[in-house]
Parts: sequence; structure tokens; C-alpha cells
Amino acid sequence: MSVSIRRLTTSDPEFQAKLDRLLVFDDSTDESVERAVAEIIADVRQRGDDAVLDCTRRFDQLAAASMPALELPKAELAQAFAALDAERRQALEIAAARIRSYHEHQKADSWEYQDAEGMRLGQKVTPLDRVGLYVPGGKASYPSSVLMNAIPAKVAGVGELIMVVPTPRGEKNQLVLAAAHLAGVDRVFTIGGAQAVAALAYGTETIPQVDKIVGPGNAYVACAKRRVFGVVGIDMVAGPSEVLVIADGTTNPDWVAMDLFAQAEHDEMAQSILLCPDADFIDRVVQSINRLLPAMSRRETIAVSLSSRGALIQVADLDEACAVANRIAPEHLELSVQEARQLVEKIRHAGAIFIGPHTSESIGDYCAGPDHVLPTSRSARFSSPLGVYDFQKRSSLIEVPAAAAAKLGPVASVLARGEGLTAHARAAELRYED
Ligand code: HSO
Ligand code: ZN
Repeated sequence: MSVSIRRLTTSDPEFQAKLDRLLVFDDSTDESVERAVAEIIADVRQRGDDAVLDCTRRFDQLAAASMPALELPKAELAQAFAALDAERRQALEIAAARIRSYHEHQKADSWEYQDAEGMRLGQKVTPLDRVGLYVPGGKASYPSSVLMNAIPAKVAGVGELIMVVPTPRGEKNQLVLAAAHLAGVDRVFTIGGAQAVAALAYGTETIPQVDKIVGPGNAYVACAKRRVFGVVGIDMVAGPSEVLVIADGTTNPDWVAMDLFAQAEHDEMAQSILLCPDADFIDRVVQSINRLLPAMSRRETIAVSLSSRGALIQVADLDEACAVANRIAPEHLELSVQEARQLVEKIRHAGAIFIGPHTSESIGDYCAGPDHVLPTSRSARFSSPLGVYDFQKRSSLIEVPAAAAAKLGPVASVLARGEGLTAHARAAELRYED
């Protein structure tokens, strides 16, 4: 089995245009998805539980007598966890503990100060009351993602965490349930699709309304999340996963090939790119790819992903590699080079930076500690990994004593009159007139 993966070089005058074409990902949802989702949301708003039950029967081939019957008893989650073999239980526990301790560092505290006028000003940090966590069914149902979404919410102090997960024909993923138990998810409903998103956003007789919905899903789920945004908060709407490896040619080419595969096996649209100044090393990576691919369980997916969206790019030097990386703003960036620390300085845009040849993205995906929910599709230019801060919000604190009201009231009054807002001006003036 050999795979054709495109080779580019930055010395090609057409390089920029070729790179731009490679990075394009059309995430617009087609009209039929939009229409179907709009109908489902309207139905759930109108008929609540009954609409969710009908959709679950129709889309998941799962019939239930009532909505409460689709809630998993907490004992069933505990049971899924207890039934794990020791090796898996330990691995999940180690991963969860590491993810928890990393996220503890992100917790923000409230703060306050007193200024020269005697005003007390500050910021009060409050966790969200209730959060919905969407977990997909099928091949993208990852227990690791349950941990990566649920743990930061729990560390933030979210009051109640409600997970929804479709179980087509009633088939449950025991590892997902075990991870939910370990992460401290409060309630689990076996519903999915746009109907689950709508139920969480608006609430039904059985499903409580949440304040924010996080977690990945298919095109219907992504579309539903976009549509309910504003009624509730949402996390990012993720595109296909990406990795960019910068190699200086000193790493074992098998390691690099496998890291490209690791991204490509997620899905046919996933993107794996290598940047390297050494053409011979790129040749060796190609040989590794062709030798290693046949043994991969997802070789078909990998082959499609690498040949349609992958690239091996020869750069002039590592400085240029960093410049190209910043332009790509990848979700994952591996610095598979000797002097990796020196390159970190030059990187401005990446969801996560994996430093040095022993740092595989894979370790980060599962158990290093930082979150694996990262900005995709170049959004690392303006957004950050999922974190505790996504489950905390801030309120401003303002306390004005009489003396400060007299000192700053006239400032407010002048500005208010400039805006033609007399009531604003008077509200400030009344505080210092008498
Ligand atoms: N690489 C994925 C996360 C994941 N990998 C889950 C394996 N399981 C997105 O960052
Ligand atoms: Zn992964």
C-alpha cells in the first residue's frame, strides 16, 4: 500500500497560492442540514420531551416510553467504571488526575483594589451554574474527550454538568460512561443530534436548561449549536483536526510518519503537514509512511486524509518553518528539532506546542495534562484551548463612596450632557449636590 502525499517547496513562486488552497476548508453547512435542524429546534421548543423522544426513535432507532427512561442512573456509570479491567482503569485515573492538576493552575480568582479616589473596583469570578456536554456516538466517541471537556468544568466549580450522548439502537460505549463517572458528570441522557442540543438550550419537562453547551458533534450538532448561540453560550465549533510537524531532520523518520498518521486517522478531512529544510529527510519520511501504513487499523482513512489534505513541505531553514507555521496557525504544532526551546520563542499562532522530538501529540491527546480541545481551522490566531476560563464568568465590582461621587460625578455629568442624556447627568449630580 503506498500513498501519494503532495510535496511542496517554499522556493516555488506559486507556493503561497498552493498553501492557501491546501488550507481551505469549507465548513458551510448545506441548506438541507440548516432546514432540518431549524425544524427540530422548533419542534423541541414546542413539544419538549415528546419531540426529543420522537427524534430519538427516528434517528437513533431507540424507543423509550418516556424521557426519564433515557436518563442513565448514576449507578450505571459507577458500574461501567467498576467493570473496567485494571489496566484501563488505571490509565483513565492517571490521565484524569493529570488533566485535573494542570487545569487547577488555570483557576482565576476574584480581585479588587482601592484607587486614589477611594473607589473600590474589582472583578468577581463565578462558575457557570449548569453546563451541557455533548458527546458524539459512533467512531468519534472518545472517552478522552469526556475527560478533557468535563474536568475543566468541574475544576471551575460548575454547579451541574449534564452529558448527552446518542446510543443508536441502545448501544452504549462503556468507556465513555466510565470516563463520565471518573470526571464527575452529574447526569447523563442517552440522546443526541440537534434534538439534544435544543433540549439543553431551551430545557424540556425532563432536561434542565443549561447556560452553555460544549463538546464536538457532527454537522447537525454543529449547526444546532450555532443556532442556539445567544440563548446559551457555546464553545468553538471545531473543524477537522490538524497537525503541523517542524522537523530538522535529526528525528527518527518513523516517529514523524506515525505522528502524521495519528492526526490523519481521526478523519478523512484531518490535515497532517510536515515542514523540513532537509529534502533527504523528507524522502525518508515518505519511505516510513509507505512501510508503516499497511499495519494501521485505519489505513484507508489515513490514505485519504494524507493524499487529499496532507503535505510535505521543504523550507529554506527553521526560521522560515516558523514563519509558515504562524501563517498556518495549526491546532497542534510539533517541534521535532534539537533546539526546540529556541523555536518556541518564534511561534505566535498554534493551539498547542509540543516541544522536542519525544513529545508526541498523542501523549498530549490523552494524558500530559493540557486540554486536547484546541482551536482548529486557523482560529489559533484569535482563540485558545478549552480551559477553566471557559466555565467561569466575570462580573465587574464598583463601589463609590460619597467623596468619590463628588469628585467623579462632574466628569460623568459632562459626558452625559454631551450625549444628550439628561437623566444620566442628573443621576450623577444628585449624589454630590446636597
Ligand atoms: N487529536 C484530537 C483528540 C483526540 N485524539 C482524542 C485521540 N482521542 C483532537 O485534538
Ligand atoms: Zn488525536
